[in-house]
Parts: sequence; structure tokens; C-alpha cells
Amino acid sequence: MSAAAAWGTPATDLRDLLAQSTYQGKTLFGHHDDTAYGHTWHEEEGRSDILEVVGEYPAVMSWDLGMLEKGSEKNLDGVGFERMRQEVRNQHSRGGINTFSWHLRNPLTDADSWAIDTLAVSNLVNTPEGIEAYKGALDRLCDFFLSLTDENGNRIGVIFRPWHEHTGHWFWWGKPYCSVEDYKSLWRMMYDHFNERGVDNVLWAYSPDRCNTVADYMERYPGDDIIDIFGADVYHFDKESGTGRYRDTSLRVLKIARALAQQRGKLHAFTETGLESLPIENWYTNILLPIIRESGVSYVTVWRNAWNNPHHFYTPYHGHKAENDFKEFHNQPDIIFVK
Ligand code: BMA
Repeated sequence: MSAAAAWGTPATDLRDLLAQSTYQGKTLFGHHDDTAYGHTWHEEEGRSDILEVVGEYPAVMSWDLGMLEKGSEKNLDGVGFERMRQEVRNQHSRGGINTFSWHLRNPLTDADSWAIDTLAVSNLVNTPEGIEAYKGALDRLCDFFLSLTDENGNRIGVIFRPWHEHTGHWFWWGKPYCSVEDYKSLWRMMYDHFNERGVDNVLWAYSPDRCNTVADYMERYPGDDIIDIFGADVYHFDKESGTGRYRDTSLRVLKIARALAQQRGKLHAFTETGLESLPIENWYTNILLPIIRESGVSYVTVWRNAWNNPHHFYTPYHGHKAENDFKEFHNQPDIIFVK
């Protein structure tokens, strides 16, 4: 259920917690797959590259549900869903937050998220076979969200940001490949299905990538009754030469998100970002921190530290040259880790 109109659910409790910390000028820091694996390790209980650098876990843990729609035991990056469920519970018991993305395979064609197909969305939301396949996938998502409970069996409130980066061209639900109406149907069908199944622990985040104007940002907005969090996914590319562009593009979209959140009584967040391999040693304090402060986001999430690709990481690990800068970032009073 959308948190916007309701109260007294795990989702609204999470919304209130985020709203309170935003009001206090704080930003929660998050990392994708933080405890599942890190730069040189995989599935070691309790480990986290962040913990090893700053002595505590991030406040937000990000996970991906891709492959859950297939009934697979592991997601597309090899993280087991049973393990994920346990990690969500661990993070919740630390007082932290969990957020989910969904790099799904097309429930009708089985093509992966990056397989461009101009009929994919239309077939999924408009044909009987597509609708049946989509609802099957949604049932698996609902089962998973409903199964996220604490030790006492109470459901844990989490953030879900499906159909992300849809203003880009790299996923089959991207703007060039489907109509506004069909994209919105993806959301509406999902939201209705979750409500029918009684899922009351999901806060919904909308996370386009770069957008220049409010009109760009809102073109495919599913509706105020669904969305709780105005997000944005923007990455830093091209090392030093990309710094100015990263600042400008991220601040442009985050300020749009902030204005909308303020007008509509919702939250805003930097839902996905990062600089791969951290070639800029003071990236966290010198580049990300000013963006966070200028945009006042409730949380920021950086992408994963892959164990099987030495260049694919977004936070320093113990021994990396950006370690001290990250410690300084961690020491800022307005940047919140899990403690
Ligand atoms: C991308 C990369 C891929 C990964 C995908 C889904 O940004 O990290 O390696 O499979 O996200 O998590």
C-alpha cells in the first residue's frame, strides 16, 4: 500500500523515520549488497567492506530482486534470496533500512533487463499472455516482501524502486521503447497487485536517471497515490574530467526531486550513484558530500563492490587509497551510518 494516504503500517513507520531524519538535516548512507560480498570476498558471515573501513555498517542496505520472478534461489549477481531475507532482518535489528531494485528478466520472453525490445512493455501489460506472466512475477515479489519479518514475526518496512532509470535507453522499459501509458501500466498493475495481496510494508521510490526539467522527470510518473519517494540515479563517469558534469546533472535532478517532495509532502533521495573504482581519492568528501548537502536528500546509495571484478567497486575497501577520505566522510555529523 502507498504510505501517502495510510498510517500505522510497517511502510508508514519507515516513512516517518526517514521524514524525521530528513527534517533534522541528516542523510543516511547506503551500499548495494554490502554484507553479501565485497571487493575480494564472497559470502562471509558478518563481513562488509564498509564495516572494515569505518567500524560500522551502512544505514541503508540495498538489494536486487532480479531472478526472483523466475523462482530462482539466487539473484542475478549470485545473492541467495534466503540469505537476503536474513540480511534484511539483521539490518532491521541494527536499526537500519533496506531498499530493493529489480533487474528482472522479462516474465514473458525471459530476456534480461538490458535486452532492448520495443514490444516488451506493451506485450506485458496489454496481452493476456503478458498479463498472466507479469502477475506470476508479481506474486513471487509479493511472497518475498510478505516474508520479510523480524524475530517476532512482524513485517519489516522496506523501500522498493522498480522500473528504475526509465528515462535512459539501456533497459527494455526505457523511455525510447514504450509509451507513457504502457510504462504507467507497469506501475499501476504492480501497485494494485501488491494491495490485493495485502503487502503493507513497501514504500515506493520513483528513480529516473538524468532529467533536465520537471516535465522530463514527471513525464512517466505513476501517480501521487503510488509514489512515496522522489529519487534519482546519476553516476559519475570519466574521472576528473566528468566531475563538473556529474555535479550539474545530479544536482539538477535532485533539486527537481526535492521541490516535488516538498510540494507533495513526500521524501526525496539519491537512490543510486557512485564513481567506479574511485580514481578520485577525495570523491566522498569533495564531490559527493557537497551534493548531498546542497540537495538535502534523505538517503544516498552507492553501487556494489563486486568480488569477481576488481574494477567494479564504489566504496573503498580496507587498504584502498580512498580509505581515509571515506573515514572523514563517515565522521560528518550529518552523514548517518547504522549506529
Ligand atoms: C550493474 C552491474 C552489473 C550487475 C547489475 C545488477 O550496474 O553492477 O554487474 O549485474 O548492475 O545488479
